[in-house]
Amino acid sequence: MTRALIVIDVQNDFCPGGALAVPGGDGIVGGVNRLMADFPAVILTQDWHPAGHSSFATSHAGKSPYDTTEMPYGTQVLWPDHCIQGTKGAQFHADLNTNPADMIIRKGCNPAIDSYSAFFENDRTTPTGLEGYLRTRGISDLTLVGLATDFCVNYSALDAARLGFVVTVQTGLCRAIDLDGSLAAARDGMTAAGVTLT
Ligand code: VGL
Ligand code: ZN
Repeated sequence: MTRALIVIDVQNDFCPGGALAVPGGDGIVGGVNRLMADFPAVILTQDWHPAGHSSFATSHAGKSPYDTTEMPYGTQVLWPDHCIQGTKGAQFHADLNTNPADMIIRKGCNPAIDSYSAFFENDRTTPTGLEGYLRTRGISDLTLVGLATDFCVNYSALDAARLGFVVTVQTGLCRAIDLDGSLAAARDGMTAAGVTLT
């Protein structure tokens, strides 16, 4: 059994003052840094959208942030412009220790498809390559932390469980957006999928 820590989207735009601030998002950084030392492999993810991305409300006439729209792959929440490639908002939180990272995976780069999960874009079929990276290193057990519990952590955990990884989400080192009960739904869904929530 080889374990990896996957740190989801600890970026300025998801922290207070950012474009899509998750309440208390910066409060996990110290604990995440300390946790890295306990794992033989550390992977960071980075939401990394081109300007004008189709998940942005500004790309849809008449839509506001947090409205939804129908995309070819299903219903999509529309977000404030966030994590635009090369911007300050897309950078990792300045206090996140990125030195222990074996790999940094960027997602959401395709202008036409959002990607909450570290494993697949929101069509749930286009892979990011992370599965292959983990399997070729013999990694079977994953611990997830980061932002946001009910979106990118949730989707990543569900995909990882579906792929057969043993998955733990350390909820004390996650923070949620919580749109219309999305946090409770995410917790129920992860538990039903066999993800351990601690
Ligand atoms: C996320 C919404 C849009 C996340 C990313 O990291 O949870 N949420 N893009
Ligand atoms: Zn995004």
